[in-house]
Order: sequence, then C-alpha cells, then structure tokens
Amino acid sequence: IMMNLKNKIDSVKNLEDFKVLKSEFLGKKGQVTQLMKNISKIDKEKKKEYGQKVNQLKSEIEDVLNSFMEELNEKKKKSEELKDWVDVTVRGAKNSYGKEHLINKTIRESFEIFTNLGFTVVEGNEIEEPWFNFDALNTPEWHPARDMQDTFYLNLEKTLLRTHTSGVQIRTMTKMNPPIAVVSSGRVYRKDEIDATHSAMFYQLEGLFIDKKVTVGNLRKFLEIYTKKMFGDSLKVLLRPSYFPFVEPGFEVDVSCINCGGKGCSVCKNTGWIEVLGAGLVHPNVLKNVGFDPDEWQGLAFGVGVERIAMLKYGVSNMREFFKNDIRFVE
Ligand code: FA5
Repeated sequence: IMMNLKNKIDSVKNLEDFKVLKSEFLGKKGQVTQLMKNISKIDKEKKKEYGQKVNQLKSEIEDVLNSFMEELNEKKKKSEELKDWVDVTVRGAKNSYGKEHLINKTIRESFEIFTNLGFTVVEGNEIEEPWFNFDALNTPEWHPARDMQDTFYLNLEKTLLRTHTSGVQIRTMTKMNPPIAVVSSGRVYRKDEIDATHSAMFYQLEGLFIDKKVTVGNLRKFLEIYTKKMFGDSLKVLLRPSYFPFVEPGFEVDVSCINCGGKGCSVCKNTGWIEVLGAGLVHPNVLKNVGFDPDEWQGLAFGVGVERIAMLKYGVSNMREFFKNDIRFVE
C-alpha cells in the first residue's frame, strides 16, 4: 500500500488531486478502511497484532499525506509571491518622446523675444486676397512678384497662397488703432526654384511696429536685440539698402556668419554674412491705404525667413530636411 501511495503521490498537481488520493487510502471506502473491516476475518489471537499493524500503516500514510500537503501549500505560497514579485534590475522598455519641430521651436523662441519687448502675437491668413498681399502693400500690378510665374493664384485670381506674411500688416492695421506692436508667423508660398536654401513653401515671421517718430534707429535696435538674443552677443548685424514696395527706406538684413565667425566659409559663401530678413520703415502709401496719417504715425516692419534662422541656429545645412518628415531628423 505504501509503495502504491508513493507512486501515486508523484502525479498530484493540486488540492483536488490530493483529496482524491487521500480518500482512496483513508476515506470510507479507502484501502486502509477496507483493511480495518477485514479484521473480522482474522484469527482471534492475531487480531491484536493485525489491528496494530493497520493502525501503524494508517499513521504512516497520514504522515506522508500531511508532509506532502505542507509541501503543496509551500509551493502555492511561493507561486503567489512570485506573481507580485518585481525585478527592479530589469531594464525598462524604451519610450520614444515627441520633440518640438525646429521650425516651431524657432518661431516660439522668436515670439518669446518679441513678446518680452511688448509685442502681441496675431494670426494671419494663408489663403489671402491680392489686396492684402499686394495692392495695400503698395505693390502695383507691374511688380514682378505679382506675376503668375512667381505666385500660386487660386479661384480665378480672386485669392492666392500668400507670398509673404506682410499681408498681416494690413489686416492688423485695419483692425487696430496705433500704437501697434505685433508679430505673426506662418507658411508662405512661392514658385521659387528649390535648392538647399530655397523652398516653394517656407515660413516667415512678420513684425510691425507703429508709433510716433519711428526711425531706422528703432528698427536697427529691435533687429539687434532679436538676432543677438537668438545667436549671442558677438553677432554683428548689417543693414543693406534694398527695395520692397511697402517700405521706404528698405533693407535686407544680414548677420555675421556664426559658422565661421565672419571669416568666410561655405555656409556664408565666403562673404562672412548671411541674409536672414527683409525690413524697413512702413511706406507712407501703406499707412494711407489703411487710413493712418503718415504725418502723425510712422512704422517699421520686418519679415524674417524662419528656416534661415533655424538653419543657422541649429546647424542644418539643407532646408529640405525641415519638411521631409524623417523621424531621425525630428528626434
Ligand atoms: C519679403 O518677403 C518681405 N515681405 C520682407 C519684408 C517685410 C520687408 C517687412 C520689409 C518689411 P523676401 O522676399 O526677401 O522679403 O523674403 C524675406 C526672407 O524670407 C528672406 O530674407 C529669406 O530669409 C526668406 N526667403 C525668401 N525666399 C525664400 C525661399 N524660397 N525659401 C526659404 N526662405 C526664403
């Protein structure tokens, strides 16, 4: 019987198996009970010895079953503990985090500089009417920028994809009274030849400041504060006279090349300078177009090429990287 028990106990996996096994040996119809019942068939003088042997067997079986039960409980406890067990030394799964795109970062940093100077951020329209994009900005019909070759017209030329953010100047001045200090940024579109520093869609950041007695000195100071905050105090700013119909005088603004410290390199094509924006004093005709008296109010305006700033600041050598949506670049 003991041999039989030991063989069978090996296949016990859980409490149910155990109960079945126990009753097979010790239950009412179990093997030991059967042995006890057989005592009536035993000779009188051997009954005592037989009884003792069966009782001994019974207690041995109980011992085996009890210690097996203990083992089973122990195993169960351990497996429950294991369920709650955490290995703090195992490496965690790698999370990838979203990053701010360099264009957004550059716009945000620029806005921060100007809002600290008292400017307010305003929204413009990507789909614009020719009046806001050209006419009100003193840009006559004959101006080459209006050409079909350069501008994406929509809706039988009643609307267009704005070619610059300067239309925001007009929209702002028709809504607000001076003094005005606003910045705005967004996409602009041109049929430009695409290369490392030109794209058919790019971002501009426009600034407009209207007050009394506004001078080129004010313009220069704003642009110096902006570019130095962006690139550091050692940066030099160069205003080159240039022509935009909506300003007088007008400038193209270069900054000293931070890549080579102004000595000359491939980024600045050995000139030591890089053009980053257009600017000027608001043309009197533009002020008249929105009903402001040019004798009372003057203004300054500037339009920054956001990608150019981002390329310089973050060392991006090709503008196309910004719009390829390559996750490695964004990361
Ligand atoms: C203008 O768009 C004027 N509206 C700027 C301005 C505003 C002048 C207010 C005066 C007063 P321009 O076409 O030069 O100017 O463009 C301004 C800047 O946009 C350039 O200095 C350059 O940094 C950037 N830019 C111009 N064309 C492209 C292009 N195709 N791809 C990327 N950046 C460009």
